[in-house]
Formats: sequence, structure tokens, C-alpha cells
Amino acid sequence: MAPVAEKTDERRSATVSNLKAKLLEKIQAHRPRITKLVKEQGKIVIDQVTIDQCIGGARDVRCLVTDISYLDPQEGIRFRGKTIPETFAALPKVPGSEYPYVEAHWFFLMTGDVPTKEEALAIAEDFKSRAQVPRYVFDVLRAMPRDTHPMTMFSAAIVSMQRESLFAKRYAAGMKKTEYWDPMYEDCTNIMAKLPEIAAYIYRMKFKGDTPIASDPKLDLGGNFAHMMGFPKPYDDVARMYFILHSDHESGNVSAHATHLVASTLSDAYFALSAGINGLAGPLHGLANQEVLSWIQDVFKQLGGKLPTEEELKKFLWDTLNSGKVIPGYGHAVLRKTDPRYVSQMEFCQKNLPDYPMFKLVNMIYKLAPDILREHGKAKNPWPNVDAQSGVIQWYYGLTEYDFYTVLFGVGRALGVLTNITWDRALGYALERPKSVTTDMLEKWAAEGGRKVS
Ligand code: NMX
Ligand code: MLT
Repeated sequence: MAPVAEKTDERRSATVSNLKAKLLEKIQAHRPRITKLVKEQGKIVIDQVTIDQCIGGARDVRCLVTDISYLDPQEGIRFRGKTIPETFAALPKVPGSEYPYVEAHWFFLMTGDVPTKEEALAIAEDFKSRAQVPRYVFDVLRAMPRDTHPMTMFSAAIVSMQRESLFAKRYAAGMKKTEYWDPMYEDCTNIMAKLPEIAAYIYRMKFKGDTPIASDPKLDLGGNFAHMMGFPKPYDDVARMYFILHSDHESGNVSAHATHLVASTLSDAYFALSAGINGLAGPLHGLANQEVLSWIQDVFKQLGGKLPTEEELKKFLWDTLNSGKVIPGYGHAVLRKTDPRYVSQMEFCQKNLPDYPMFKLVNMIYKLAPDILREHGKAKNPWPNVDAQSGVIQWYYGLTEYDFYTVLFGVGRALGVLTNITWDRALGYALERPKSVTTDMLEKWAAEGGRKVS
């Protein structure tokens, strides 16, 4: 695990404030665009809403704005305009590692600029100076029954720190709307810096006989996380890859949307992120990666630990569907092709664990499941999403307690959603409050051939 270079305090604060200065510059350049859109072009129509969208989870309704990432249904995610391979190639790498500093990705998501190595190191130092988790958080975690789900613990730990919110204090004291982004940025950075230790503590307390490992301040975020989890190299790179891949998926997904929604009330980042994490804990969202692993284990169990034949696997897939369950890790609300996050992890597996039976099984599923889902005829997207591949890598490197997988997703997702809410406050995005209608109204408008919009 690579050490983060030493820096003097003076140098560090100069470079860290460089991120905030850059952010302010970007915010000031962006604000007039939003003002113009609302004031001069606000009534221009960009979408329409149909009854099935109204009942069907607002699917595809264009009514959210974010510049942190964009999800094209065919191509998949771009972070700040860059594809996943472009992002990995552009960001500065940790010495001796194949993946970039997670801290560099934070800078990139926040500003849209690729940081220099110096800037990435400064963020790593800044995170370390904010990383100490208040003692009471561990007390909260320890007070919970040990069989509590790790996501419940993770969410509770985050919201328990709400008393630390600088945004809440500054808001209570009175501050200008144009200043909101500053304490929001501070809260978000303070939270992000602490999440790896909180997650690792939950893991070691719950699954490793209550043996937490102290943080190592010489290490970068990914390296330190691997160290606190108790996993040797190359798990540090697995952590970096995993956190960056899961960071953002535009803003309509449930974790991002829930975080944004709660923050739109001017709730602080602690309340908002905890809400987003609660959304991530659903089996149709982040919990799917845990479901994939338990489902794969069932395949092995039913077949006495050996790889299935294609016929056996087809039967298992059909049995899953016929029992009324979904095939976990397949399908997507927006994507209509194989998720590039799946591809990125598949390439990692091909390089690092090509002969691992579980990886072979995942590849067999990839070969068979899309056709079966097409034949089943329900899922709009028969291709795998990020969750279909991620648990296998964790399992290979020794993290077999799959109840914990969604916490890993949560640490990664925090990078994106916290960046989003910083920008929400910077651009003065409004309280989110869509209008609801009744079933009677829908039936009336349906009979009339549509609602008359004046
Ligand atoms: N297996 C079986 N049926 C499926 C699947 C699947 N993998 N995906 C969608 N369907 C069904 C879905 O349940 C729905 O059935 P019904 O009409 O009976 O309600 C029908 O196909 C139409 O659903 P879609 O419009 O294709 O999907 P939607 O946008 O509603 O939901 C997911 C998207 C991701 C929730 C859905 O594909 C799913 O349940 N996938 C399995 C769970 C999963 O992998 N979730 C992780 C998503 C990614 N993440 O990390 O958050
Ligand atoms: C995500 O990463 O949030 C998932 O793929 C779900 C989504 O985008 O809706």
C-alpha cells in the first residue's frame, strides 16, 4: 500500500484551498447559466409526462439537472464527460498501483478538472486531517444488536454525526444563499473522509470477532481502507476501483435522488446522505450485489459445489424467474446495453482471476441470461448491471460476508451524491416538490385523450 507523500501544513492548506478556490471559480461561472435558463428560457418545454410514467416511477421524465455525470442508455456512464476507461487513464495513480487516488476522483467530480498529482496528494492530506471519527459513533454502533444489517449500522453512524454539521450551525446563525455551498462542501468533505473507517469498523466489529484495525495515516483512502479491513494487496486497488466505479450514476437513481431530495429542504449532508444510503439498501438498487452472491452460492450449493452445465444453469435461471424472483444483477431502469461498470470489472477479473470458478459461472450467466430474459419478455434491458460482477471480486479477495457489500457501494456512492448536493447549494436548486394527481383525474384525462395544458 502506497504512502501519501509528506506535506507541510502551509503547502497543504495552499493546495487544498486551491480546490475550494477552483470550485468557487466554477460555481461563479456556472450561476449565470442557471439564472438565464430559469429567467429567460424557463417556459421552454423539454419533455412530456404520460400516464404510465406517472404510475411507473417517473421513468425517463427529464426533470433533474446534474453536471457531475450523465448516463447514456447505450454507452453507460460518463463522469464529467469522461468514460470509465478515460477516467481511470486520466486521474493520477497511487505509486505502485494500477488505479488512481480516490481523492483525485473527488477533485475531478467536484470541479470537472483532472487534478495534478500534487493536487490529488493535497486532497489526500486534507481527508486525513478530517478523518477522525467521533468516539460516540462507535458507541452508537456498539449499542446496536450485532445481527443488525451493516447498512442499518452505516446509515445510523452517518446520521449520528449530524451534530457536527457546519451547514446547520451556519444556517441557524444566518447566512446568505450564495454562501450555502461553502459549509455544505465542508460537511461533505468531513463525511467523506470518515466513511472508510466507519465502514471498516462495522465490518471488523460484526464479522471479524470485534477486532477493529487502527487507521494508518501514511496511506491514501483506498490503501487505508484495505488496511483497516485487514486485506492485503491488491485489495487496496480493488477498493480504489470499486469506489470510483460506484461513485455516480447521474441523479435519478434512488440513492442520488433521495440524497438530493432531502438536501433540497436545506437538511444538512448528514441527514441527506443517510437517506440516500437507506435507498441504496433496497434489493432493486444497491442490495442487488448481495443478492447476486447469495444467488450464485445457491447455484453451487444445488449442484454440489461444481460448475453447472449450460442446461443446468438454464434451468436454474428459469426456476428463479418462475418462482417470481428477478435475476439479480440484470436489467436497468435507464441502460439498454451491458453496463460499462460490469465490463470494467470483468476486465479486472480476466486479468487477475481468470480461472476462478465463480468468475466462470458469472461469465456463463452472461452468456445465457440475456436470451432467457428476452424470452421471458418482461425486462426492458436483458443485460447485466454493475452488481452482477462486483461481489465475485470481493469474494475472491476474502470478503465473503456478502451482507456487507452494499456498504462498499455506499462508500463509493457517497463521492457522487455529496458532490451533487454541494453543487445543489452552489446553484441554489429549489426545494423539490413535484405535483401529485388522483386516480380519478388520470381516468378523466385518459377518457378525454389527454390533459389540456394551457
Ligand atoms: N429479472 C426478472 N425480471 C425483471 C428483471 C430481472 N433482472 N428486470 C426487470 N424485470 C421485470 C420487472 O420486474 C418488471 O416486471 P413487472 O412488469 O412484472 O413489474 C418488468 O421486467 C419491467 O421492468 P423494467 O422496466 O425492465 O425495469 P425497471 O426499470 O422497472 O427496474 C431494475 C429496473 C434494475 C430494478 C430491474 O431490472 C430489476 O429488478 N433488476 C434486478 C435487480 C437488480 O439487479 N438491481 C440492481 C440495479 C442496479 N443498481 O445497482 O442499483
Ligand atoms: C446506480 O448505480 O445507481 C444503479 O445502476 C441504478 C440506477 O442508475 O438507476
